[in-house]
Amino acid sequence: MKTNRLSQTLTDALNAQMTKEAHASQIYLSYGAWASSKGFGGVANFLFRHAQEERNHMMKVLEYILRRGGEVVVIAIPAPPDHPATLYECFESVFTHEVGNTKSIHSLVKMSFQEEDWATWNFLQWFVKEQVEEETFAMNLLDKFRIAGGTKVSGETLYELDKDLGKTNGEAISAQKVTAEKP
Ligand code: OFO
Repeated sequence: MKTNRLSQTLTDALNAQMTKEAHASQIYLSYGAWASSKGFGGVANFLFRHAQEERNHMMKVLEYILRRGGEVVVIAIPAPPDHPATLYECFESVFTHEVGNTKSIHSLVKMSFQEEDWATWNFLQWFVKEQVEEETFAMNLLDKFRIAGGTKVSGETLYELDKDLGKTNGEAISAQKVTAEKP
């Protein structure tokens, strides 16, 4: 008896999304290491925490595929892009990446809608909301930079920004503890 509740199309797309989340995690890990090596400990703290969040997202998708009786296919994660040249470029790249991931989530939502797979559609709403939060956060960071002079931002402002981001929680919570309220 067939117990798989996911179509092959959605299984493939969800597996691809799982890899995308893992890729995002590698990007933030790499950017975090770069920021740390440049002396931006606060930014590094934020990016490392974000790397763990992306890993948690990956686990959320993986667990969902399994829960629906689908087959999880783990493949190689593409390498992260080159290091950014500046902190401004780093956050521009973070924003661009988040927008790309949002598009990917939206196309999954569309697919689940077309298939009338309401369980998957419902599962994906958490990600829709999460992407809004992540895009807003990245947008706000870029706005701060722009107000402070864009690429010509002063050392003092960079210092303040680094301190601000350093205050975000550096404790990564395990995937099992991830909830819709606490990603
Ligand atoms: Fe997984 O939320 Fe960002 O990319």
